[in-house]
Amino acid sequence: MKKNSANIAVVVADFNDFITRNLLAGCLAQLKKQGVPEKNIRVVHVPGSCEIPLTALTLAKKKTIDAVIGLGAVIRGDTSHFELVCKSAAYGIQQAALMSGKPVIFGVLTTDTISQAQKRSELKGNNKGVDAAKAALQMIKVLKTI
Ligand code: INI
Repeated sequence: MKKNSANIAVVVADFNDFITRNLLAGCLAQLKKQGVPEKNIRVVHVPGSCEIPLTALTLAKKKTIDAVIGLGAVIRGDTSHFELVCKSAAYGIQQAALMSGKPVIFGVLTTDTISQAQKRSELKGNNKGVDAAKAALQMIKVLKTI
């Protein structure tokens, strides 16, 4: 595999960590698969998905970071809190990208059930963390070529 010199920050929410640790594992495995050395990857843990945007923006503003990946898992409860957490993570991550001018990837699962979240965070199979890693590396390339 060709070496990839991209510098990537991964912001991972600890809330629902039985899901987010698998997203992180998938993400790191994919970055490695695409040639990003370990020394080029910075992993930062935050309490929940609501804390991803500010942390992602702070990292994205650094000269040494080419892209940020936000990983989280929001699982619907009985209240509208679910919608609030989803919207704050989604809009916040988009804002972090627009305000920094760098790719900030939305790798946050928003599901009705734990089972749906598990099906999107399999260690060997479907894993949104893998997709997020691919998106980050593709976006770095895209922005370089336009
Ligand atoms: N954070 C998540 O990442 N997922 C959730 O499902 C969730 N729920 O359901 O509440 C959640 N809440 C915590 C939130 O992200 C913040 O950490 C907290 O509100 C402190 O700011």
